[in-house]
Amino acid sequence: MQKYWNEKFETMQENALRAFQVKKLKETVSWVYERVPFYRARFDEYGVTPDDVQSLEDLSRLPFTIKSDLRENYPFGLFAVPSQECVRIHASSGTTGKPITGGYTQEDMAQWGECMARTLWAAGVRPTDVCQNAYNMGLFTGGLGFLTGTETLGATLVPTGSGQTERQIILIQDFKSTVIYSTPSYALTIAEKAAELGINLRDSSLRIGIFGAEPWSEEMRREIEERLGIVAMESYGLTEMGGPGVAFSCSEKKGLHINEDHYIAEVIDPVTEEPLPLGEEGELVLTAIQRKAMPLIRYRVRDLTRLYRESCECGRTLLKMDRVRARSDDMLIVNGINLYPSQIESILLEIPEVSPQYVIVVSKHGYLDRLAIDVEARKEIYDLGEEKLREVEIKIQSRIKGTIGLTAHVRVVPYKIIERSEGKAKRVIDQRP
Ligand code: DLL
Repeated sequence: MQKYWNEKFETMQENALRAFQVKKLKETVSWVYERVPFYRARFDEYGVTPDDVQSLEDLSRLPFTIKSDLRENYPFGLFAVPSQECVRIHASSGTTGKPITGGYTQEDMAQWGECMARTLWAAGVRPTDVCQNAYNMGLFTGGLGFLTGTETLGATLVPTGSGQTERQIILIQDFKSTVIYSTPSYALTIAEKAAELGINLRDSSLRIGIFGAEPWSEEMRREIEERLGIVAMESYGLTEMGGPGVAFSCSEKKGLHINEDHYIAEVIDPVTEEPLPLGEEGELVLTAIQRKAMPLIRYRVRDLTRLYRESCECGRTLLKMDRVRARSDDMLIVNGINLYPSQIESILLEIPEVSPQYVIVVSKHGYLDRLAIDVEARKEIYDLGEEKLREVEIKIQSRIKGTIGLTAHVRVVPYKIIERSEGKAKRVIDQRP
């Protein structure tokens, strides 16, 4: 029985893997230097050229790429191919109104399929499985990334997308789905809904779930396994690196293997920006070494984790990373959607009836996250009464829904009711456990 999707790369000896990485890194650095004016200028500014990269150690001579570089070059400024050569463009929330874009050539799509097929195979998915894909199937990379992986592996895909929970449960039963893909919080919502309907999903055909896109705890993983009667596996990735497929869990269910022949991972001290040795926790930095449309060099991911190389019982030699539990910036993940407080702020600043005094409260409502926003009315608006305030609340809510895709419970509160800060304003209260 085939144990790995790609035995050659998943079990490659460290020396051979390093040699492969150096070769691909050199190619990629030249590729972006020659084709992306942003990288040429940045490298010139740092006084480095592609010739300076001869080993993996030389990676640390290269400048970082950060999220604002993507924003400043929106939408296609970091593409290394003409956008017409892209066969797909995805996007996710940026820190302000502009999203982060990611392009894919035909070759990038094939590689994505490969990385995802490894993820699925390691989770136990086989061509005979029926995979219900409850990730959002749109600009978000989750839905279509899992679709691509499932097609590459040759299993059956049921593209439900997220939402319509009752229908998800009916389809699990009618189509005899054996695998479910979703965010961990949505998996628990499905379990809860099933319980309400008197359906025990433990008795269903489901046997595997692959979860990701938001932090989750070991307790949550166990609860999902228990309530759905499945093995809960994990996928990690981000739009800037092509989406899910960067790292994946294996039968050991401890940490995630990084697809090292596609991504070089480093961990740095977020303050000094110095690379840290294996085993120490810091900020993840990734370099895509096989992508063509938009390979990013030393991208500061802002997720905090630890890297380690140990012989894994599954037999894979690929570097491992700890499950991501926190970030080094203020990004929140609400029901799988990335949200920066600055995005809310820029929406509020466009609404003349309110002042930019606001508090964002994120809490748990059942298994789902609940986003609430209190914002102060301008004095003269507050005096106009309830009806006016409701109208403003609806306006803000629909702007948030329209631009970020999240339903927010907005309350326009009296002028001067929100506590004024004497230092750094505390705009976000995260009450989630
Ligand atoms: O969330 C890609 C993805 C889709 C991964 C489906 C796994 C499954 P973005 O929307 O760009 O891409 O968000 C990326 O989400 O930097 C992390 O902070 C967080 N994240 C992704 N996977 C995990 C995970 C997708 N397994 C951001 N555990 C990342 C914890 C995760 N956080």
